[in-house]
Amino acid sequence: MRLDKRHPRYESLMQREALVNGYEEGVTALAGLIAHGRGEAYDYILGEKTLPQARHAVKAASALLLLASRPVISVNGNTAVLCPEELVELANACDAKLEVNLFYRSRERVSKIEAILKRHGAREVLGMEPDREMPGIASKRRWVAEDGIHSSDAVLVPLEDGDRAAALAEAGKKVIAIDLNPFSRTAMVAHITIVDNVIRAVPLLIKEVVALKKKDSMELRKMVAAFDNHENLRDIIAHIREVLGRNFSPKLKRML
Ligand code: PTJ
Repeated sequence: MRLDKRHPRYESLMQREALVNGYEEGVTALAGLIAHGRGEAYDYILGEKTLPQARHAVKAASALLLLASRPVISVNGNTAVLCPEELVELANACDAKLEVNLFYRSRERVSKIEAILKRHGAREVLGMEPDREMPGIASKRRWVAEDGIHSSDAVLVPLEDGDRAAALAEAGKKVIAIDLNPFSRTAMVAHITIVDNVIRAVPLLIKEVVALKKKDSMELRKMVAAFDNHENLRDIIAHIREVLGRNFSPKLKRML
């Protein structure tokens, strides 16, 4: 489909188009389209822009990624089509490994996602031959690479299910989530939750990681320690409540 850049919902339509194509090519899971719809609803309420609270979380997350000795970026079928180039750039910027980890795992999907990431410059992509099983995860996401998620100390998990986010935290890893839904279990159990669209959050992470590289580790540690995830989520939920109250027109209010 050809989309006109002047269309008021151009960006949003482009994301849908990428996901629909991703599904047709066997990269994105069918349920990934539903997950995206849920994300869109939150993004609409958030004004489709990055909130100051998300910027705050991006700073702490970037510091954490730089402090980690074995950081891993987990890639699924949605992020592989929404921001593959940026995920590779982020991995390079913070010296992280890329691992394909899927809820609806099949060798075919893993291999297609690996190919996309390699097309965008990734040298190594883990996940094709996962040799470790993580306890506490009911889905196929329990299969992880020994060299990747299994031995990582920090994992970036964009678009996650709460099950795995909790299991990763339980396994002693620092979990950074990107999730538009501040009420999700993932958002609650992660150490740092960036409530923003991956499309905007990943480029911000790249910028911040590059900027923070100049800081010493003491300063980075202070930034991580000063970040309170639950307080940040509370602020975002308060913002959502305020937006929902503010946006009712008098006519709509009368109808309710
Ligand atoms: O590719 P697979 O097989 O690993 O499957 C991936 C899906 C997305 C199907 C799987 O992880 C899943 O079921 O996820 P959930 O539990 O539906 O959670 C997805 C979360 O991501 C929801 O809370 C959405 O609000 C959020 N979300 C959706 N799109 C975006 C998003 N958050 C940030 N940016 C988005 N673009």
